[in-house]
Amino acid sequence: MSWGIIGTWRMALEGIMEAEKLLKDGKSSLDAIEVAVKMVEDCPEYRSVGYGGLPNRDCEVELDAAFMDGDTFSIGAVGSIKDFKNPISIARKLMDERYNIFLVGQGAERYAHTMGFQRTNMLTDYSKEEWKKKKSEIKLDKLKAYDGHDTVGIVGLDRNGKMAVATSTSGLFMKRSGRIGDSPLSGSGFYADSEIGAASATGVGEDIMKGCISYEIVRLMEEGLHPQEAAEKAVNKLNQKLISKRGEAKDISVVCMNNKGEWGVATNINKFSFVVATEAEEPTVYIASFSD
Ligand code: SD4
Repeated sequence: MSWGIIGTWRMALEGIMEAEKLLKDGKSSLDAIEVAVKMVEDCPEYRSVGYGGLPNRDCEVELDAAFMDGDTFSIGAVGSIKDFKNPISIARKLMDERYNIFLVGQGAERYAHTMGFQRTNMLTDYSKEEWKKKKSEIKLDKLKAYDGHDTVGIVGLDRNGKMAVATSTSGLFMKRSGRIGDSPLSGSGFYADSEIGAASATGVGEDIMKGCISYEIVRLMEEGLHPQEAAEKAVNKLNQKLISKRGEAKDISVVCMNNKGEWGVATNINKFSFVVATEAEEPTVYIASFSD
């Protein structure tokens, strides 16, 4: 059977190169996407995920992450978790639970500690400096831009036809403490069903969650749309709906793949980079732009 993997933003490249080896080798999509996300979380140069992520208003790095197994329909997610090294692995561990699968804040931290995950200060000197600069530049009550936020979202298909999706992010720069975006929300930031396909979103969570866009894409693929058509249709519909109801739509970008390894991508911004590797294609970085 064919395999494939697709991830949001250029930052997914190194992780996808590692994940590709596992998928080629017949390993599970769960292991492959966890490796891919962990590589982004561990790299302080990728400043919107994991170690060195973007701080909130109080200069704390609060992280969101989620994992979904499209075969068993297991989900695990954490929100606003501080001081743990790999939120994606904590989210994956939560997939073992029947109840309490989405934990936030101190509850998530207590769970991670109990399960033996490593505590680490996720704030780097660099991100502290960036926070200080931003704070002096802006009045927090006028904060509009939320520059530089990005989520790594990875969709994987293995040789056994099993699909999975994972997301990890520090969310919006200067967000309020306790703010959670779309990334750990099932159906919004991610969704996977091995019988159909899987999708993941990145952009401004407050807008993405209004369209449950990852579920919508999988639903459209189930109706028979090619992943590319499904991605474009879902992004354009949500973009237009937000403009008509609220007068504006913020950044929304998506990646998806069906269980044949065909992939799709869509965005309402000018430059959305993403990374793909399949049986037929070495890991490649592409740029998509808005087309309505
Ligand atoms: C969030 N969707 O927390 C994330 C951030 C992101 O591109 O993906 N930005 O809202």
